[in-house]
Amino acid sequence: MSSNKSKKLLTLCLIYEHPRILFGMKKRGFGAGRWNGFGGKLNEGETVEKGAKRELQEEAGVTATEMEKRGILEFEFQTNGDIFEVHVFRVKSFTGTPTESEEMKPQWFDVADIPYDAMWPDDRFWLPLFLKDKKFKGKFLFGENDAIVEHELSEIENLEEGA
Ligand code: 6OG
Repeated sequence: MSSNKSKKLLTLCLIYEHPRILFGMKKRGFGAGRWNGFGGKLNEGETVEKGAKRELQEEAGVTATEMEKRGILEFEFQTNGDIFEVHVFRVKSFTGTPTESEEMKPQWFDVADIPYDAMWPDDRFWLPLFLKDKKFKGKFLFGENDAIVEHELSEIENLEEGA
């Protein structure tokens, strides 16, 4: 995978209260038409945790009261110049009621019923680790039609080390 592309940091929050998990249907922009967690870019000077919490609030209308970083995923597209480094959080508790926003339509799913066919294809690889409460790191290279051309994924003990 090439390295002279610019790297953009993004957040992704998943509210998981076994056996249910909250996804949002992305209504516009990048990833529209797919179920995903909630997240986005950081504001200037914002920490990753603060940005993750803010995006969850803006997109789902809820406030995370307990969250933990679970994974770091790198996404590269053969057809486009950016690399995304996505920091994935598990939200264990929150206040408020999930509410539709301009960007996302939230819906609870049973973990036995995850809508993988309408999600980013990388989710099939790392979401099972997330649901087992593992920490993980991965890299995915996407080609035509967002198909995965290459990938690496591993469980990891300490996410912050060399992150
Ligand atoms: P905005 O453009 O809405 O942020 N994201 C991905 N999530 C998954 N599961 N797979 C991918 O594979 C992704 N690429 C980006 C990060 C985009 C949101 O979508 C996530 C952000 O939460 C390519 O600001």
